[in-house]
Amino acid sequence: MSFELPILTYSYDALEPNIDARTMEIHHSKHHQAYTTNLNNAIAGTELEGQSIEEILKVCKDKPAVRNNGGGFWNHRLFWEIMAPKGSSHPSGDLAAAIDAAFGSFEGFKDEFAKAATTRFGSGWAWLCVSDGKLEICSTANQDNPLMGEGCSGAPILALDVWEHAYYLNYQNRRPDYISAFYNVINWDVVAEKYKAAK
Ligand code: MN3
Repeated sequence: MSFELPILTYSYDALEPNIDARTMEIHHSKHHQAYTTNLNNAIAGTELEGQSIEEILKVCKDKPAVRNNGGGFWNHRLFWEIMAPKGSSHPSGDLAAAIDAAFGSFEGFKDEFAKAATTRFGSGWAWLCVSDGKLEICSTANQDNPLMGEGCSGAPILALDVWEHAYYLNYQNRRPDYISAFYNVINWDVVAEKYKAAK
């Protein structure tokens, strides 16, 4: 069974004006599709074929095609999942308490996450992870992620793509504006479920 491009639970224009429809369409139907296809091609006929993507990510470090495309497949799948047309604007319950404990406040979290996303040079991702029950922010280059042992040792529960293909049509060089807009479309209910499962 090969990996398949996940179907979005919302339409390409659902995240406007924060993320425009054209960007979403190209990002999902072209970029994510290419990572998916290339991952399947890279593992075909190898010992990795048939394994879960999480197992594959653990052992892909010295296999560039698997690392780049396996990361691209997994990272984008999480990215689509943690966004929603009307994101709940604030975390609540246990997750809110964990955010306050780790970052002082929700505003403190937003500042630290934005810093990680802004200062990632070139292409990559910013992450909120659960490590030993605690929240941690990190960033990774290219399509790397914490499941590969990059960035931090935690389990990712929130992801932000800071490759230019994720924002350039609408924001050009204004990555900080894209990061601010991302906060309007986070589905905190999904992030809270992932926190619960990972802690
Ligand atoms: Mn991308």
